[in-house]
Amino acid sequence: MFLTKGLICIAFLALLANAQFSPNYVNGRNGMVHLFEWKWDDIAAECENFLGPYGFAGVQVSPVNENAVINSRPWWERYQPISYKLTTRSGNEQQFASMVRRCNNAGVRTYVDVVFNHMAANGGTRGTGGSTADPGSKSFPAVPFSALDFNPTCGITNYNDPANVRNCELVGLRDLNQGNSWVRDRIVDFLNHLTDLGVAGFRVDAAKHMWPGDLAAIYGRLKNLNTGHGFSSGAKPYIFQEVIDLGGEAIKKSEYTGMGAVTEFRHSDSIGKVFRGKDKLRYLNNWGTSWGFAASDRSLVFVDNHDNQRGHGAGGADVLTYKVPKQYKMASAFMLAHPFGTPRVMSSFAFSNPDQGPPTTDGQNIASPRFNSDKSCSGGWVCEHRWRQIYNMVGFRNAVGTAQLQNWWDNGSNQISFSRGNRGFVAFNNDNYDMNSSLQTGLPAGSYCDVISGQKNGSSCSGKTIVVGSDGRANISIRKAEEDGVVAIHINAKL
Ligand code: AAO
Repeated sequence: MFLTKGLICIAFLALLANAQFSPNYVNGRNGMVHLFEWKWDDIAAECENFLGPYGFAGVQVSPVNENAVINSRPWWERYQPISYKLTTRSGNEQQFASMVRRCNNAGVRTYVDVVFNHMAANGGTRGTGGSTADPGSKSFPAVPFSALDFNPTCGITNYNDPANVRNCELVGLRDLNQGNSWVRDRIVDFLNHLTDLGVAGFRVDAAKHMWPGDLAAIYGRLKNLNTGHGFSSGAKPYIFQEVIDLGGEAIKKSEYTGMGAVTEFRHSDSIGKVFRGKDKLRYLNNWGTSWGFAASDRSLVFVDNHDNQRGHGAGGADVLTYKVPKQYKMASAFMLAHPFGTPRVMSSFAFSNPDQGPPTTDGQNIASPRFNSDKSCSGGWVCEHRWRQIYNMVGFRNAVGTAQLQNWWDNGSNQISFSRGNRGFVAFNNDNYDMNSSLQTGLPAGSYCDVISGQKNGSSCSGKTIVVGSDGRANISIRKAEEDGVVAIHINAKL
């Protein structure tokens, strides 16, 4: 009896273990973008007009469920749930469902930022979908949740005490008890509803603040992905959990990596330090778990995220953002060229005040991005994903596929290069002097267009042309004063 139960349990865990680590991308595509605070109709159009054609595999969207309306409309109001009704400043349920359908048709998968650790804090009495709540008495009638569904009122004060981190309130947000069966049912219903609408997975907000056992019980009840949206039968939602683990605290990401991937904050921290010149580029030759990262298929990697780009969460001074464009593009190119992890590109709105919300038409309604002739955005939107140096590296990642990292070279300092098998080659110069070297590219002989400085157009290249000889070598020059400190060529950019 005991043995059978144990075996069933092991079989179940094995099933769980195999299921939630694949992002469920369409074959041949790779790379996710976070379209932070975009409206659903705009994302649908972006999937069709840009993300699909340029090879992006997925889009992470801002929270979809009703949130508290906060005066002055900061971006962070969306992390204060009022109900699981799908109405926010980004649009309503019908618009969201249509977006997911149109993105899937364009080959782009949707990942929802799901917030179920907590509900709104005091002050969050009115929701974006018209519901009301009284966080003071822990009453959220539109779910409904009452005081019985929450942990006692206490604040998180000690990151070295797991019970304090998981049973108390993160910055005053009413802390749901995921051990309570009513609460679990509401969360499972919410997630399964999104799966029915065709999403491919979830970013689990504040996962560190929930007990791993409760999360396992919730994940174990998730539906398979909707085959009506082109997912293979039996596919499970991809789960990436927000667990900030830079070391030195009681809670470890390893408590979560058995159930899904984690947002690898060490990747963001380390890549920022390296490309800011606080660490040598040559040390990148063992980039991966030797740097303390979780395993590659458990690591959702990024240069910056919506929190740490503005000093929230684990936002240290070393995080690179769009405000430091040369180093930011270099770090992004390295992340996208390197085989480690599941990369996510950040797409921001411009800000000077960290609380500032997205561009609006009238102080309330989110404005749509505007597009310039060079594909970049205006109207307050930064759209890093539309920077040539970034979207062309998504193209690079798709072109090299699973090819191994080979032909590592460095100058002992801050000039490095490597190939991905015989399909792609990149070089970086972060030294304070020019780079001019004959390097092994691993590529077949021919002329290639550098996709960082330009674009291949038929048989011509608007940027640097790189000539690879019959021995696979090419002369690579990156002057210190150049706009970009990278060159990248690949098999689809052969002239
Ligand atoms: C807002 C106001 C608050 C107000 C509250 C309620 O800003 O003043 O009290 O409403 O009225 C977002 C915003 C919050 C906002 C909230 C709700 O960022 O400012 O509060 O919406 O509207 C922790 C969590 C992590 C969380 C992060 C921000 O662990 O889960 O804080 N991120 C997610 C979302 C985020 C969202 C929420 C969660 C809430 O991505 O957008 O908040 O849904 C240590 C810990 C980390 C901890 C940080 C911050 O980090 O390790 O786990 O993150 O502290 O407290 C070094 C260390 C590093 C350390 C860091 C900072 O880097 O190495 O470990 O220093 O000390």
